[in-house]
Amino acid sequence: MTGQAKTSFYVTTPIYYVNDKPHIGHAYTTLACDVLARFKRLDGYDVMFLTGTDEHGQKVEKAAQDKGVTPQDFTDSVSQNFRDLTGQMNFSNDDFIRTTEARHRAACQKLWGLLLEKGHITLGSYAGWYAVRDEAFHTETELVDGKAPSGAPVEWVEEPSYFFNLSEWQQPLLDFYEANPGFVGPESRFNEVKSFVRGGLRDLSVSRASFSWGVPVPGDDAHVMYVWLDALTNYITATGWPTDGEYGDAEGYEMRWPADLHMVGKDILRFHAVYWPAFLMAAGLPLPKRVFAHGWWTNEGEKISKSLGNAIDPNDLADEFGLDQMRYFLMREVPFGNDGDFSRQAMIHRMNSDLANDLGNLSQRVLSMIFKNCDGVMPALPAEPRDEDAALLASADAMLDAVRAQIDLQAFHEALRVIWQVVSDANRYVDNTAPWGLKKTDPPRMQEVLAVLAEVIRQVAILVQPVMPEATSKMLAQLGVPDNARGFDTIGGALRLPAGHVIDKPEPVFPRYIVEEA
Ligand code: ME8
Repeated sequence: MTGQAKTSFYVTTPIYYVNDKPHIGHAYTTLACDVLARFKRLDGYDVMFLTGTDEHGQKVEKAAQDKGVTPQDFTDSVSQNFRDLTGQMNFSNDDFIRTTEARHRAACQKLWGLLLEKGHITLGSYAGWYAVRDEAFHTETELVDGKAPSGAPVEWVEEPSYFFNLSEWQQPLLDFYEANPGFVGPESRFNEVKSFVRGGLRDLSVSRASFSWGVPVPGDDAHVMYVWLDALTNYITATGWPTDGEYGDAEGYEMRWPADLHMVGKDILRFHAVYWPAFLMAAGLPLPKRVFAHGWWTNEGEKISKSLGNAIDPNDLADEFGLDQMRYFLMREVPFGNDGDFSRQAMIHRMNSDLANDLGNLSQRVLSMIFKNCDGVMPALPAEPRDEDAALLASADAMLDAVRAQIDLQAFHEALRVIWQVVSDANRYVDNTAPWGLKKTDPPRMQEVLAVLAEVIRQVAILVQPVMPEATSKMLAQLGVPDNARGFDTIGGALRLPAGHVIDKPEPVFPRYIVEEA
């Protein structure tokens, strides 16, 4: 970069409730954000990637009571599990926010003040159903067999409450959706959001008075803020808003807000695509650019739930299959946005077929031939490429744009499919050119073929870094690509792998999973 300011990219995960241990679903959302953040950094952006924990509310207060500890002690310990997960999964988040932090309380109270001052919050009283598990209010007519539509049990709540005039934001929201057709992905989910809003919005209770584990409502200590108003605010707290407050950071806020992407699971889309934009509009603040709702994982066909005890611990998966293998599987197996089922068989298949066979063998075979047949010296690309060389190099050079387009749609599976298409082109080229036979018949051609392959492997490894950072780092080290030459400005035809350096004896990067005979 020539001193030019980089473009900012700000991506967020939901902040996770601290009532439970992290499981594969939480790891999945954060992984998708990690892949995006790493991709954008390599593509020259100044990235901020935020994750954290949602620590207030009735659900957390209850969980602490059940354990016989104070909510603060309880949240300290469970939040730490989520923080540890980021290290264990090799997530590259730039910040980890907890809603119990002072910077966040300040932002929530500031937002409340703006909404109150502008006349969007008024005191009233709530009488209706509340689902503690979802921290959501429901009318009688919304209930299905006496439960919330999500299946969560509900309880009757009757208490004084402040209300946000959500009903008045129906038309402004619809106008905003109309003007911003990329606001929610996938499109089918956007349609659900629109039809929900078209159906009419009721004013939203935004405070609770029957428990105290929350951000106090400014000027009325009898109330704490509704946990979703509190939680959603985290996204703007972390940028340094309010800029004039004790924790303010005007530069951070100007650079980061509005967020480029809020990544969420489909269960919480409504909060992000309806409530959050309404709160922001009402406060006079800019709206996030996009919200993407991904699908739901089941375990061998069963819903993952605490009561079934079938939550998958991401650390167990990483221990058994390898961290990068698991990261690859989660991003490749299921079209991002759709629901997916975790099955060991599918995991093993991806690990052995896509990684060990397709990419691992390609890299290992090519590097071994360079090591053995070229004295370990990286050969030079052909001065006059043959058609088959030019075709393979062209397909490698075309990957960057194609992959970038898919990543910008959060189509991680498609991005990987595009890359693996080139891996399979390269394997076909190996079969057609048969470099092992050229060793005796045409050694200069053997060198050319190996150089073309090494260049293709370089581009593949560079593009796969966001998904499998460790494995690709090994591959690139084996090719002799230094750390400072692994950005996307080195691929797509911009640069080529230089010749003449000596490589070490290659070690396989992607082991096979051997299924034990019963
Ligand atoms: O909803 N499959 O927190 P939460 C895929 N605190 N993703 C899953 C999943 C599964 N089986 N289970 C969980 C909250 N997730 C609020 C968010 S944001 C301002 C506040 C993921 O701990 C998915 O991203 O219940 C889902 O949206 C999120 O975890 C819910 O996490």
